[in-house]
Amino acid sequence: MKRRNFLKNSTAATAGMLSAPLMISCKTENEKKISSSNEKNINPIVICTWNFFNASAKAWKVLSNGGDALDAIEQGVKVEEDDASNQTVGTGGRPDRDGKVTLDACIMDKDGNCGAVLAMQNIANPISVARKVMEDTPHVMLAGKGAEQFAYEKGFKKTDLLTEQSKKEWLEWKKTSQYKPIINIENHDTIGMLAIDKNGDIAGGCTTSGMAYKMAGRVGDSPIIGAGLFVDNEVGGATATGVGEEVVRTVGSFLIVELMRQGKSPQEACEEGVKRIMAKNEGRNDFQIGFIAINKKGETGGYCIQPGFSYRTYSEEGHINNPSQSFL
Ligand code: SD4
Repeated sequence: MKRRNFLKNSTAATAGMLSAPLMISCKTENEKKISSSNEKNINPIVICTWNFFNASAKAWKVLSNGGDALDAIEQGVKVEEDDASNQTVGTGGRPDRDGKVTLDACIMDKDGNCGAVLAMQNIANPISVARKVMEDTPHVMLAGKGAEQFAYEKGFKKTDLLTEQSKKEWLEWKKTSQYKPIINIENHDTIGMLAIDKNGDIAGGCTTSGMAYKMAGRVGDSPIIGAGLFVDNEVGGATATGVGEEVVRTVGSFLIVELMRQGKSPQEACEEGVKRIMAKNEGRNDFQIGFIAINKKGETGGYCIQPGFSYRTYSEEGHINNPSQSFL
């Protein structure tokens, strides 16, 4: 029996036998948290990694007009995919070591449906292709040429994603060809976004051009469900930015959602997520990872390894850039 049904059934059965106060006192702490989060007291909210003002504003516009969380996510992160001056996402993203811009993205809805594209070239909006994979195919992930071909079939146009600026920097990089990920690059990076809509439903998305000057074919955490993003509509969602290899090793976003299911707050869960990574990397302090999370009640949290990470929240309480606490 599903947990939700179990709770519903056990509550109904108990209600017939006991008075309300007694019934509440019979619940475990965890059950209290889950059932109170199911009560209809919903405040839409969107949160995203880094200080992505325009993307979070766009997503909030969708939510505040009564739109659903999935549309808010797609339209929100697209703002960054379309911003050619942002060299970490979509058009204008930094290329791999061979000079090719390859994009990764994934999206997940309230029913646990998900779609992803990996190492896709020449298509400007990987988040929208990921959504099409989710909605129009029997698959979850399409990679490389297959993803690109699918996008053309769905009407996406071929686009040159390598801007003059990114090309110039890549040519400069080639002089030394040293792969050395930069911490807090330009103070923004991959955009991961989570939203709760007026129905209390949660969706999430994550989109990136990946690590600059990566090997051809390299894929990080961002399009991997459970690593760069995870949503469970009964509990909450989490998403990540930073060195994807380390997030994959701990299945970071899934871990954080499971920790929230066990009763941790989003903040506590993000902190534990980072600690797990650091436990596997003793003595290393040369890389960044940031997690953000939201629970069903709309509580949020964020935590990172290095100082400098922040995340945006947008709700009726305002549009806020929240500096994240860090492990180091
Ligand atoms: C990746 N997590 O490809 C992404 C990129 C990123 O800092 O966030 N870089 O590993």
